[in-house]
Amino acid sequence: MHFDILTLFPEMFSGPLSASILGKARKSGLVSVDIWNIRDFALDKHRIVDDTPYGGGAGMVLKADVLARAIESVRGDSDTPVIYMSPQGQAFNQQLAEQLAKLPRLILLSGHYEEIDERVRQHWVDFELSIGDYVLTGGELPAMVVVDAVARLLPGVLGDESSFRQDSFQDGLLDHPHYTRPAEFRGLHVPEVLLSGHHERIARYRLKEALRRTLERRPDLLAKKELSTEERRLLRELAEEYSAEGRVNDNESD
Ligand code: 9D3
Repeated sequence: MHFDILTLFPEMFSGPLSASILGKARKSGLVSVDIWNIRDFALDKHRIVDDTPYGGGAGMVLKADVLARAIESVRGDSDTPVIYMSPQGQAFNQQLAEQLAKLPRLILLSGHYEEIDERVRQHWVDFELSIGDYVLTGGELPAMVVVDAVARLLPGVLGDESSFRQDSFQDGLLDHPHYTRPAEFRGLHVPEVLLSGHHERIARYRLKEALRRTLERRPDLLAKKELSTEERRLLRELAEEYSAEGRVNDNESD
């Protein structure tokens, strides 16, 4: 899959896209990324990319002619979607990442603490994505977040081992706890079941702990999820544990 990123700060992208899994995916040719400097599409001698807003007010606005020239030049005559990374965009999530991973190519446009001329949004941008309700200095980190979340879904990008692992959100539950050697550390013990070698019991324990975490930390995810018979049974066990604890606490407060 190919990503084109349009930005005023190309240097921000080199580290994250070259290290670790993304770096490997690019070296192996599974993922390719071109970073385009928006300033290279400004034609005046000062290479001006922004201007003050009509109607007044603080902040600057990225110029329509520069952005349109950049997008058209990168897109060519392809029908590649242009995504504008924007605080006003649709909230990016795993489902959107999965949709985007089906495409051969994406163009991501990042602004930097400024808006784009509305005419570009209306006529050159296909959709807008936000990565969450907090204010950043620009759309560069969000563009990298999208590349990372989409690229790791492409066949071959993750090693065999990790691709078979269950991911948070992919099955609608948070991950279960993990332990490694030693079995006892400063008097702290690894749960016995994990040392038992009993694969069925281990799987059941992990599912129950995943349900416990999701219930405690992200009840919104549980409410959305379709539950299997086994998951319902484990949730009833958890509810039973909670009400037992409630009885203990009642006794303590007596
Ligand atoms: C509150 C928006 N604007 C009011 C003047 C200014 C503004 C603030 C920050 C415009 C752009 C930005 C930079 N942020 C992004 O470009 C951005 C972003 C974000 O800040 N949070 C979450 N997702 C995204 S995607 C792009």
